Amino acid sequence: MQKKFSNTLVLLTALLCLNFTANSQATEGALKVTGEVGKSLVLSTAQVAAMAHINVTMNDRDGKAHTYSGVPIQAILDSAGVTTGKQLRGENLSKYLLVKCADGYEVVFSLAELDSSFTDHKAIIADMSEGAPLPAGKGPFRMVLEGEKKPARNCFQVTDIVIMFAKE
Ligand SMILES: Nc1nc2c(c(=O)[nH]1)N[C@H]1C(S)=C(S)[C@@H](COP(=O)(O)O)O[C@H]1N2
Ligand SMILES: [Mo]
Repeated sequence: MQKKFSNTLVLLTALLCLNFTANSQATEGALKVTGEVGKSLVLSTAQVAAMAHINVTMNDRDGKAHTYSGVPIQAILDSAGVTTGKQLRGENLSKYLLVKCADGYEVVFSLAELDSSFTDHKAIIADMSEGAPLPAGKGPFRMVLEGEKKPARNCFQVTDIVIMFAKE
């Protein structure tokens, strides 16, 4: 009876460990898109890498230019069914996105300021810089905006994009 009990304990512990490993692997390096979306997305680094990329050059805090390669944020929002392009009118203009990072840094953007129907400034979720994946402390994903005068909104280690409604 006791043997059976301890066997069960061992089995349960093993299952818990397995589950923990599976969960942490599933979220490792993932980009979540949630909130006011058609469908929530969890994109792996491989899925982002497989999407069409463009380049954006930005200056770091020392004024040195760096070229980043990544997916236009609008393409990511489109695949999550967020209101973009022609749908960005009326009450949808009061939608914004909160970009959350692994270190707790958070930046807000209005949907319209990132949309190609409103601006020529490119906005990407970068996964590469100068031909290589972003270094661990800055990756796997970095929000990179063209034409910013300082890099404070180019948040690194992005984990979540949450779409919200500011309309009262
Ligand atoms: N996640 C996260 N992103 C961040 C920051 C931060 O503290 N955390 N700092 C911002 C600020 S204030 C600056 S100046 C730039 C610095 O980026 P760099 O080290 O690549 O020049 O990152 C921006 N992105
Ligand atoms: Mo900064």
